[in-house]
Amino acid sequence: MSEKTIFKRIIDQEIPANIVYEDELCLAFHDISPQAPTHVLIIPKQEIESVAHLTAADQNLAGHLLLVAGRVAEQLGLTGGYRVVANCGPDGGQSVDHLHLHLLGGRSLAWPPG
Ligand code: DGP
Repeated sequence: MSEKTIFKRIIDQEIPANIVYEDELCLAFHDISPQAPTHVLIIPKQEIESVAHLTAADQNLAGHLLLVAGRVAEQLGLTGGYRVVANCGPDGGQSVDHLHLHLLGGRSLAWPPG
């Protein structure tokens, strides 16, 4: 059996995280290495490796993650706007193989990203 990802260990409460939102489908917590004044990760509790591994059966879950991103942005007072990003695979810069959305805000964000 493959080793648990760090995010699965957070879901299983084996390691702590600064959780800002939780429901039956997902968890949102502050990134350990913030790239903006607000940097939160939204992850499904279900183990899905990446955007590339989503199937039609995950349609409601995928939409739910986006809705939660917006709700958390509002909860954290990101009134000036924010960015929601999903890194996918090596070229996308994904380092944890458990699907996650980055919610970044609290400063003006440059575009395009590197
Ligand atoms: P990505 O590169 O898109 O796979 O993003 C993974 C993010 O996960 C990265 O921004 C750092 C964050 N991260 C890694 N390990 C931990 C951890 O143990 N706790 C928290 N809160 N964040 C973590």
